[in-house]
Amino acid sequence: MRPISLPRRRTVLSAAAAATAGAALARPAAAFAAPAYDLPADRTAAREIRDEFVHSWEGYKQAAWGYDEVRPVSGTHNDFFAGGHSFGLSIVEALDTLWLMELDDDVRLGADWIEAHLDPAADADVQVFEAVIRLVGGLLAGHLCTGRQALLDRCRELADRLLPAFTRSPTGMPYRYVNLRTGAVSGTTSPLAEIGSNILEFGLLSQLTGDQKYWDAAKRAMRAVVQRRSGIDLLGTSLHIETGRWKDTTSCAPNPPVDSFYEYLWAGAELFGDGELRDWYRLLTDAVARRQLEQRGGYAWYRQVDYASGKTVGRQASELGSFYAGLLGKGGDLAAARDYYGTWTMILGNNAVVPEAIDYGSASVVSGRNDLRPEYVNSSFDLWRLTGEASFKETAYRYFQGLRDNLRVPGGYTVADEVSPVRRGDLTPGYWFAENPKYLYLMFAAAPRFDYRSGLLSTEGKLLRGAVRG
Ligand code: DMJ
Repeated sequence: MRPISLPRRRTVLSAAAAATAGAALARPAAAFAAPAYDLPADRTAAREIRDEFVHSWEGYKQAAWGYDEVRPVSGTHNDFFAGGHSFGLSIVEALDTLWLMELDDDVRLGADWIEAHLDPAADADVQVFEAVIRLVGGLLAGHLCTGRQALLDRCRELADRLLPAFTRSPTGMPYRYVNLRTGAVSGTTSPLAEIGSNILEFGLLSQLTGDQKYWDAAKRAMRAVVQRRSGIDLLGTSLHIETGRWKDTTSCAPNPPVDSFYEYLWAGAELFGDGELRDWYRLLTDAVARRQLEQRGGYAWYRQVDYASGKTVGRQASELGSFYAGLLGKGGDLAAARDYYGTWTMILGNNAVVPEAIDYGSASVVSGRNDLRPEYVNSSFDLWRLTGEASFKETAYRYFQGLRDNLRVPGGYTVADEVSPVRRGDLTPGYWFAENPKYLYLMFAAAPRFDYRSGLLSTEGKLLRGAVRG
């Protein structure tokens, strides 16, 4: 691990103090002052963001159409779920973003491709969690935006083929993988995000089809997890889904691989008015705040602790955990939300683009990659919607500029193998088409197809409520 700068907030250290404190505190707080550029008018920013989305979408269309993901530097492609099988993942991911941006020719093109080519019965072992949040969610959102029945039919067939992962499990917690053709299940140790990030997609599918079985499967899996909480109301990281025993008893919330478990407690309560999910969210969130939240260098962090004793076992922070600022805000903890957003804004201000993971205890980088992640700007979007404050737009635009300046290539946008200095990789992850440009665009565009009051997006950025059809 190499050291990084984690400066103190509101404190400009003297040279001597900085030297004493070491590299971790070397850069003064002035580095995180207001951005040195003027925020463009909303309309201009929205156009820029839409143009960049189109740039990457055209890159995918030209080099990888019909494949899961594009490698925009080499002009090749990547199978996301299983080698030799493609589900046109980026098309499914992009569908509702294209629709919100009123790129209707491409909506038609994508939906036609899905109806003609997406095979829900492929002879492939797919990861259940990824198939649910990306494909089931994408098809649902596509259906809600366009009204095309065939997208819902395809979605239902896919969900039916994923269901054995839940129904064959003695605990109700899903196996990690299922073969879509044969129904064979595998993968008995699963992290919480994978066990419990299904209820939005499955619950909505139950509503749309009138068949309870999807909701029941997702709720049973979440209940099985919550029942296994410790005496201090914390959850571990992963469970053996057949025995129901914990495999890893570290509470690492809000980081992966448990992140969206907490998100789906809140969002499930919100979308379906389920009081039990709301109570679970509150109980578990309060415990995380009580046992894991700490201040370091004037910033808020969530340490990793043993789920039974509360004893500290680590001090890492993953970029994926930055979504938690938005979730805290939506859950009613706005002060904590602002604090955690401030932590990640500081990290953003200190880097061209945010590294994947740091250890704030030792002020070192754990992973210096950047995987074009959307979580920070997801929080900007959530907190801007909640408060209407311009500072969230300013920081979101700064994030956008960092990506455009560093990760734009002629074939689209790419991940970075290293952020300091930036060394570009060669992949546009599917979620890019569902998330980052969508959050940014909705913040600046006053999009007529999005209901800003009731709109609800899944963990993969899928529009599951609030599509305004003309
Ligand atoms: C996305 O697939 C989803 O946001 C998921 O919940 C975890 N993060 C990735 C993108 O970083």
